[in-house]
Amino acid sequence: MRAIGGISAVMMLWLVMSIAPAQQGRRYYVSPAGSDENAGARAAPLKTIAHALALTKPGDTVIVADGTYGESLELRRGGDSDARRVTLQAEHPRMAIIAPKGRALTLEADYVTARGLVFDAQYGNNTCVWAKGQGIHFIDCEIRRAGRITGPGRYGDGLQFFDSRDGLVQDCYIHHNLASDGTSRDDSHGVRFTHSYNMTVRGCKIELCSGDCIQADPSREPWDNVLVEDCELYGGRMPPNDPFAHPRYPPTMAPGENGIDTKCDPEAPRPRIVIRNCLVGGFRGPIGNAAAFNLKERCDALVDRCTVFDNVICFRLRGPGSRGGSHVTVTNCVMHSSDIGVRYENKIEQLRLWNNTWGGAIREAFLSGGGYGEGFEVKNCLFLAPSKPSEASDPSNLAVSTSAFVVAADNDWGQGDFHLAPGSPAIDRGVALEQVKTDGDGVPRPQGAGWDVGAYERR
Ligand SMILES: [Ca+2]
Ligand SMILES: [Ca+2]
Repeated sequence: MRAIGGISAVMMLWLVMSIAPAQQGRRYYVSPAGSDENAGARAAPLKTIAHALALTKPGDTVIVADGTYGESLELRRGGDSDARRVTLQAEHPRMAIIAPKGRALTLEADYVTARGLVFDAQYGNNTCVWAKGQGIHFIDCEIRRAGRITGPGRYGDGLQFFDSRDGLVQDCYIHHNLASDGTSRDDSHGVRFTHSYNMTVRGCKIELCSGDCIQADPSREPWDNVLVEDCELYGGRMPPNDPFAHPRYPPTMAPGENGIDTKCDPEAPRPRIVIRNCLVGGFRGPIGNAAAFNLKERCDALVDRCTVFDNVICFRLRGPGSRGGSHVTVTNCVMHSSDIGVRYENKIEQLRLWNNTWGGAIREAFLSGGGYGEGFEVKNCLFLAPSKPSEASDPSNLAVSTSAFVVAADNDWGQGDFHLAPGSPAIDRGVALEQVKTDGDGVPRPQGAGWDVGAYERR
């Protein structure tokens, strides 16, 4: 690099950037020991988060000390750009708890970041966090106890987005969203997207929700471009000695419907959803056909590099009904320890299953619920089974025994490692599928002489 007057261009850039006013707003401090008569300095904090939020301008940050706050927050003025956000953050991650009985946060503003906070609706018959706006980020937050114990009324979801764009939910723990008044079980989703675009859920764990971990869009409005990656989505079973117990969901009950469920506007362009590198499991009721993935109604879905286990159905993929059918591509996924691998329904069209592994303890690799239609392709798929299912008659698919894998057993319940063993008959036996550019680890395909069969390329 050529130096400029003894200072390199990189150093110049660094100097300029350190002088530039990125997020140079005011900081307001809040503490249970504070007073709203104070100005909000660290040494003289405010008492309520609401008071601090009312003072904020674009670029400002509210820092919340450890403690429990009974406020139902509303924020209707945010930042004016990505660089000048309004930030609401815990002084110590997950040590500031916003816990009214009911809605913890209503956010109708752009460019807001919530970081490190716990939102707890305490089954107060409402959504825990409601958001509407552009560039809203939830990072390292915990969202819990949406739903209700007594009814009737609204019951809500953990985190709802309406009419939003460019949203991010990252490294959050969203759990115990449960609704029932004792007469019926109601949906309470972990994250709901309605009429929202370019939304990302990344690095989150979502579990123990009486609806779906993620649903777009229960209102069947237009939406597009949802990305879910590096997440753990579990139906789960209610644990014993649960500090967040719900009386209608006793220990050992499986509350969850689906990991991801789609509903779509029948008229709008097909909304696209990409799900990659996720663990999705534990969907065993209480509904019939409980499935990790329930992809339906004209969504255009790509599921890549996911491990899907302990479900009634791993993939429930649904074709044209009165609301249209989904188009689904599944690549580099491993299924195991489930009743059914793939249930295809209603003459689903454009269903492509490429380079997936059906591992141990799957009772039925495929189940037809009304057959398949045009564009049904099963290629480079690997089955731990005595023979291939009829849907996988293409010669690029293989049935193998346990010795094909690093660790596998026919009745494996989660202990397996479905990478290929040395000398596995699946090595280099697939057809060239240019669309499948990487394997289940994200390693480029092909390695060696050609595409391996199944989710992983042997290196
Ligand atoms: Ca559902
Ligand atoms: Ca290979």
